Amino acid sequence: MSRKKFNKQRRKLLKILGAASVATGAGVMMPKEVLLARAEKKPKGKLSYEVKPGELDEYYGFWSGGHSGEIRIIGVPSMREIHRIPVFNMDVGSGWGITNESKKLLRGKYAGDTHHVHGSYVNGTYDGKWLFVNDKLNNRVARIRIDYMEVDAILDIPNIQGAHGLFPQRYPRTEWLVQNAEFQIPVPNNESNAKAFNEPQKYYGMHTIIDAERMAVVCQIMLDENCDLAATDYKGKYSMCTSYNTEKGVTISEMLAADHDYLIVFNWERIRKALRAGDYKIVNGVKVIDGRKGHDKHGITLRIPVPKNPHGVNISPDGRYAVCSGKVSPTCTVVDLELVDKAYAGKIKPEECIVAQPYIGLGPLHTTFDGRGNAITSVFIDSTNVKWNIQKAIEAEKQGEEAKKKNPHIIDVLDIHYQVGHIMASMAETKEADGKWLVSLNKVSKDRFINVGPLKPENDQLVDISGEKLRLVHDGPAYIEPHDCIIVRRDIIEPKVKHRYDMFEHPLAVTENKVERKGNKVIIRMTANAPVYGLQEVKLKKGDRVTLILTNHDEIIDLSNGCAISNYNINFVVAPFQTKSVTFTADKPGVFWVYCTNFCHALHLEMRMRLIVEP
Ligand code: K7E
Ligand code: CA
Repeated sequence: MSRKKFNKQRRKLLKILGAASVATGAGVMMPKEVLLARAEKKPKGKLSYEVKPGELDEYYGFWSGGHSGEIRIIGVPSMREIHRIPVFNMDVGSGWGITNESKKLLRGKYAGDTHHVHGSYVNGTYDGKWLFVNDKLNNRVARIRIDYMEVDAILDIPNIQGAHGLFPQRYPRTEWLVQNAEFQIPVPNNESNAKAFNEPQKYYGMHTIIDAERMAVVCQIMLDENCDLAATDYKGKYSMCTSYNTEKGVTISEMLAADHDYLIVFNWERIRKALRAGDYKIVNGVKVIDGRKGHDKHGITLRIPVPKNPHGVNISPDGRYAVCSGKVSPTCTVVDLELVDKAYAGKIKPEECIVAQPYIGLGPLHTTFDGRGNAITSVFIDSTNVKWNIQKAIEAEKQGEEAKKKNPHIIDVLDIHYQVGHIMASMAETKEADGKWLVSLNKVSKDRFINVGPLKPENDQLVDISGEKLRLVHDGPAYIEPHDCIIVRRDIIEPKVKHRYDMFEHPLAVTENKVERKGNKVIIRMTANAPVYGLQEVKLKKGDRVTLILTNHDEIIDLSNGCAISNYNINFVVAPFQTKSVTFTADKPGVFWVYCTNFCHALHLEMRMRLIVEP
């Protein structure tokens, strides 16, 4: 698409969002400074993004796969897709959703919508133990063990819909996670509460606290407002959420009615106090604390007014500031967390926690950091990444409107292609933000790749942020639909990742090949050791309920075996020392070859055995 056409579309979008007439009064015109910053684009950052054959990436990128329901591992800076972790989806290659082990975790739900992937923390940086990811579709949170890069727990969260912002505790370690509910709903949302269905005033949002170790709900804070994006501070004191529907609207115009919405902060000490005092109701088996204005007995919540319909909230790596991206407002709001302490102590008003509200561009969504005092914000409507200095924004705010108009905080504006959602710099959600790479997760690629049909890929662009200017270095196509990512230094992750399973962690690990029968229940215990299965044939009777347990005994790195049962719709792989099981009914008489699907040996094709199902 031409730039002209693109601009036309942009204007259309503006109209829909009504962004030209937002609370702060900034117009559609770009300030001169911004345009100037665009004109002189001499790259100073000079990082090499080339990863030559045989070389390894410096970072693990963990990408949420959006409505593909999965997580992807992307090498940064090469932007090569290295691996996928199936989570809330079915993955017929690995057998996720087919094996008994995965079915037990998925409990019949094979569709998902992953939004936010985050790692577990110790002292404000990643410890390489777990990843967490949410499912907006079915309101779940999954935990991934980094040593196996595999899901080990999935938690269903009651009383919420639109599970959106997710963030782990950063300090002193991840004991709690917070999970926001973007959609307000009746609580409970079932026939016992049917009279609330048609009364949106009786719909509520929730900020759910999860125990990361037990993967269980600790409690929920119920609000009138909705809870969109989430963050935790670097002191273990607060979590927070942005709320764009403080109006309790059910239509888009209702949700845009108020001039201001909120950044809502939650005080963890006071949450613990409410729990100790027993000030909660049990709803659907979990403790629900009333955090509504006027009902918040323990003063858990602090509502900081921000311009209407904000989106992301991100904490600067020094732990001092929360940056709330405006979405409908062309600004970011900078909140000083030290002032939040004072506001909770009743010494200042919530709005006095705001230390700056700099102009950024049209449609700021998410903010990331370079660890050198600068923020980089994704700007959706303008299709830019805007680099700005936090202290300069605060100084200008102090000096007043005249100083602000000059936008002294803006350092560079980079055009991206196109319509960026999330943005993330290397290690930026930790105190070790290193300001080297940034990924701009653009929703729209238009003309950037060869045409593959009406459903275009997205465009994950790699930006060198090591210099003063932002330098675009790589376009990376991505399938549906990367939402967010984190970029983690290799030395944190790589030593934790195992090459083979601990065989006896699986209680059913097979060491002896045998078939056991009890009535029509048959258990086949079998080993795989390329290029042979431990059994050559198994005789079954039509109607048998069969469980096949397979353990891979090959300890050689990379020697995974497949197991496919012809015409029985079963297919999975076992990695070195891994055990998986499947259960099925032998309902079709005949001879059925079981074969290895995962190329394992020169005699891979001969790696097969027979199931003989007698009529
Ligand atoms: Cu901005 Cu789900 Cu993180 Cu997407 S949300 S953009
Ligand atoms: Ca609103």
